[in-house]
Amino acid sequence: MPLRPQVPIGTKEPDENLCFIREMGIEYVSLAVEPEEIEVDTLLRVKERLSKYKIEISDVFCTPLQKNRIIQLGLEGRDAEIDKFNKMLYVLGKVGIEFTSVAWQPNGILRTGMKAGEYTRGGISMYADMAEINARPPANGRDYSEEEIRETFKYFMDRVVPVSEETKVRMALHPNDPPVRSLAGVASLVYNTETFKRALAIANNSPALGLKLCTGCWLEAGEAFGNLMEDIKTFSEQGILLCVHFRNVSSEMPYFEETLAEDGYANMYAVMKRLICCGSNAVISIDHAFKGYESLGGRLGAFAYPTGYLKGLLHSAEIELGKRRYKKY
Ligand SMILES: [Mn+2]
Repeated sequence: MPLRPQVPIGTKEPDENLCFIREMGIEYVSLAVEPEEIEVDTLLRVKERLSKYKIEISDVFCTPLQKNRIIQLGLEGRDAEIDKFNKMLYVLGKVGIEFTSVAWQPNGILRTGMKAGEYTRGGISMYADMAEINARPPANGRDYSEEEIRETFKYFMDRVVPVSEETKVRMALHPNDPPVRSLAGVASLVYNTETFKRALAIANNSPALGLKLCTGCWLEAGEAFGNLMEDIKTFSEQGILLCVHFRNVSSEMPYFEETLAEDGYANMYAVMKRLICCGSNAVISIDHAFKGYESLGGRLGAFAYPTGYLKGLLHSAEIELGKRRYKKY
């Protein structure tokens, strides 16, 4: 199976949007759900509806469960939250979903804000000024050390990996973004290749835990994160590269803007070729995209152009590497 382009959608995506997704040649979606929507019947209905558009759900994510403050900071009541996560795995297993997402970021992605940047042609996108972000006070009342955060992750993994293995619903772990040692008083779990491997080891290197390889994170930190090309090879060969976030940035930290793939500092065609050469069968999607225009389809409209560009790079790379052939030329 080759790399599979996807877009994120919600459960109440209008019919027109699903037509548009199909017309773009996208056959996989990442489905965002609310906790109360995690029921077999509800998700089977969504799956059935999408199948009419020849769209398949590759993964389901629930933000309150994948970036759960109570679980990730080890607060009172975490066992009940972990039970909810496990219930989600059982439901997704019954619905036949490949994987779900985990991001050990109780405060989410940290950015200075959104603006029309210097490298975005007037597009409104996220940017980070690390001097501003690093000066922020602890967001959760006190500092949480790397040992504590690793411990909360281990506590979680010890309880969800067996269920993930049983249900065959895998988990894709996203790095901390921006990938630095600590953000707003909370130590990061994954801020370079080494800490990624350490997180996988905490899960006993079970196939249950794979990666959401966010090229944006690798590029924000540059070599301080690791060697992106080497890591694509390593993780692809291990069969744990479940998902690729395809994103370029204007430069490495301490200041970056999220840009179009063609406008950042990395050659994203080379990244695409590397993924194909390494035999990756991950789903691949545009990460974030610019702020959309309501009259042009809002969020989905904003994903359309960069997703088309992604597909252009993907198909060009497949042609160049002899993996895509046409009758003529
Ligand atoms: Mn990402």
